[in-house]
Amino acid sequence: MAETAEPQPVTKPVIVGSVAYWLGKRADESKSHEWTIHVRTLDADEDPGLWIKKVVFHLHPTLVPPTRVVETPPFEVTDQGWGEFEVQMEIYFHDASDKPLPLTHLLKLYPDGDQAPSAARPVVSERYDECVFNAPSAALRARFDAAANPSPNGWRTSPHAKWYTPFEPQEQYDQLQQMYQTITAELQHASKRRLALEEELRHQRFNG
Ligand code: SLL
Repeated sequence: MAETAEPQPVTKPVIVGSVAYWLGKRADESKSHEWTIHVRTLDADEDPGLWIKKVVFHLHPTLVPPTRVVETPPFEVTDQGWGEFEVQMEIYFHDASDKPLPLTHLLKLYPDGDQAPSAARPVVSERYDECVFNAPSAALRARFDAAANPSPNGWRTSPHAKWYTPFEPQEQYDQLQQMYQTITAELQHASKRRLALEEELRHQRFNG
């Protein structure tokens, strides 16, 4: 029975982003920043290498070489430069039947607005994405199961970890829910107020 059942889809969160450190006094014209572009898991202790086979990063042609293939975790590229550009990536999975997933990320070096560059605090830009496997093979499912075990190959010990964005889906969901409730209450309040004003207006017209 279990063998004939359709495999259930599996969704794996991935975080794509960059951490860029201004070199301050060490900066020169062509190398003002040291940056790292990464593809990481949500879970700090998960070994992404169990289900990600490799990540190919396509950088700006001014970086040599512009294509970097990373076959073991951490799936990241560190280099130095002066400019921001769009990075194209492909994530390859440990199941040849899953097509590589294309992703893009805008490497961000400069803080928003008129904030001064800071050597103490890097510019972090990350976003949450998901890899959806509609019918994962038994081998890939076994890899996902193994990835649930805490591993030293997770990003917990990364030197950039303290700058990572704390994506907490449940918490974000709760916040949105809270906001929605506040807005609904406001709308109800405004609507009641409008009815009361209309009523008052009618009265005035009637009496005047
Ligand atoms: C820009 N469109 O004008 C972008 C190009 C290129 C960034 C950015 C290479 C560093 C080096 C580098 O930073 N390229 O030459 O070693 O902003």
